[in-house]
Amino acid sequence: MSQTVAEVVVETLQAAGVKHCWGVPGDTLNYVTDAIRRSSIKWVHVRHEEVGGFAAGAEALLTGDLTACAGSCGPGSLHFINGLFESHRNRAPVVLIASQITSEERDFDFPQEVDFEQVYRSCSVFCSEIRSPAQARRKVAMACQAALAKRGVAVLILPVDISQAKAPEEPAFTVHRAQPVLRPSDAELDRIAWILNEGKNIAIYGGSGCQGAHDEIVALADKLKAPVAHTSRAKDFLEYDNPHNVGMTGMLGNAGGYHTLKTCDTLLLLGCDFAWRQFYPDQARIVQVDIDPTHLGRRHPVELGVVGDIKATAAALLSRVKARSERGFLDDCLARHGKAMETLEKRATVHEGKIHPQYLAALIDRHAAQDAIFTADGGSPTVWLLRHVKANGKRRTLISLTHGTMANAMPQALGAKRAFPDRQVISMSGDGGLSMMLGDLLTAIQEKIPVKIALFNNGALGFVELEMKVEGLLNAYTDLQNPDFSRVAEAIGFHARRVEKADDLDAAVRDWLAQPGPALLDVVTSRMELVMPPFIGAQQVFGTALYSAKAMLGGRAGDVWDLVTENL
Ligand SMILES: Cc1ncc(C[n+]2csc(CCOP(=O)(O)OP(=O)(O)O)c2C)c(N)n1
Ligand SMILES: [Mg+2]
Repeated sequence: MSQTVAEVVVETLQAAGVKHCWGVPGDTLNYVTDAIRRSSIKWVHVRHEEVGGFAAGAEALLTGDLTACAGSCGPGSLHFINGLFESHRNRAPVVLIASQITSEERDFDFPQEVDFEQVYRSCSVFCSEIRSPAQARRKVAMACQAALAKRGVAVLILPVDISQAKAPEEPAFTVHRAQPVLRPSDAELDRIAWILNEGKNIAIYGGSGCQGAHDEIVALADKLKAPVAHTSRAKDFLEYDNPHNVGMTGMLGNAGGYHTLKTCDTLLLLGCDFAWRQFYPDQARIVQVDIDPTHLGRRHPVELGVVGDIKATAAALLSRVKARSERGFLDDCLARHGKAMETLEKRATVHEGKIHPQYLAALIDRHAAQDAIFTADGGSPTVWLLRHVKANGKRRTLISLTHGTMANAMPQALGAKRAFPDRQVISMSGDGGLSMMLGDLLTAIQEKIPVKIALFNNGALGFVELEMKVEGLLNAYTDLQNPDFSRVAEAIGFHARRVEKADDLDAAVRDWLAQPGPALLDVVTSRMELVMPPFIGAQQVFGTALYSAKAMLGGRAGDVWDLVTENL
């Protein structure tokens, strides 16, 4: 019996490996949801489509498998956009079925009409409408293939009249998942080795392209006696079991990573597209290896740029570089990193009075499972996760590092937990972030997704306050008048508790993590916490001093006092 286009779409998604479809049903999507109901794909009902976009992206990024989301026409499918921008930037294979009003009314400004091709083109690797039933099989297969092969978002626009029409019978198009091993040519490898062999103080800077290449990179670093710095997205892949680790550079980094990059004379960039140009060395010879040729030399000029996957390239370089014994540069960088870590740890111990967010992060690190998955909201929770939760090769962290959005953490935790029901999944949420998507706490209950939410409740858009102070501006519009979030969460069905005293926190964290169901820990943290960068530039000192002067003049001496006593 012939199938409808909606059935063909769902069958092809299923064959391409889709296990869940996140969304809100309605009008033009109804034939698709009906086909999903009869398939092996599980529908996950969210309250806001943006949450569905984040959750599908988290599932796709962590599993590497295609994950779907779907929406009704107009506003329904529009709402996914911020969640999908996240996947577009972190390269997660997601497909959105954006259902559309009936074809005959298109271009007449019909109610709910939205031109999704225009809207989604800028955040997708594939964006196209199924224009006739005869196109359906081929186009869905190509959309899935693009999302998997190019690693990103595919948007399939599906008008309701096409969705319910019969599709012609034809052989199924399969979705191919090619996984070639790519490495530079022998001549290029020889040239990289020549540059490295000429160097004296060699450093490696690894990015998210280093996933799966830990052992090869550590072996290469050992042979070169090179310190290994990493980007925040490579934390999970390079921080653990790595005697050469000097941490991160950049505004969220530490003095060890910063010093390593600034003082090396030869730098090997591996799968690393770090965007902040001021942190690259100006004097060093730089070699860049990346799977994506468009990344070569786009942040900073490099002497040699080659295309290859990092595992294969590092393995091929290993036999070509000469072994060294001189480790002066390495030891200096390691010592600086060690000292920076000690300073960070000091900030993460119990202090009198208020709860420092670092202390909460350190307790989460201590009591979380060895294979836990962590998400953190854009804002200061990102910094606490990066700095205080240790990688071990099994844990995973998910942060909005390239899109830099708020409110990602709880939705991404939902996606991660649905994908890995047997692992502990912890969302480190900001009070601004959580309240932005608060309605979807209901999803954790309705869909039985037992996530653990730690709320860093500082009563403010804290990170923005910090930005203002560093610029010498008086903070404004950053207050958050919050409810008692533990009572809100309890009313929704969470196990919830509020903690206001540092002495109570250790036991509370253990109890929260031991809960079998969804649990929220509302922790009142100190508001004046500065996110200290790896070095303090003159501009920042000036900015903060200027803020202090303005605050004193404006009668906010108490704020200045808090800033000084809590940070210095
Ligand atoms: C969707 C979105 N809106 C605004 C911003 C700008 N922004 C970045 S961090 C931040 C504050 C986050 O506040 P909260 O979640 O309470 O975390 P905190 O920094 O206070 O710990 C804002 C408004 C953003 N990145 N994304
Ligand atoms: Mg806050």
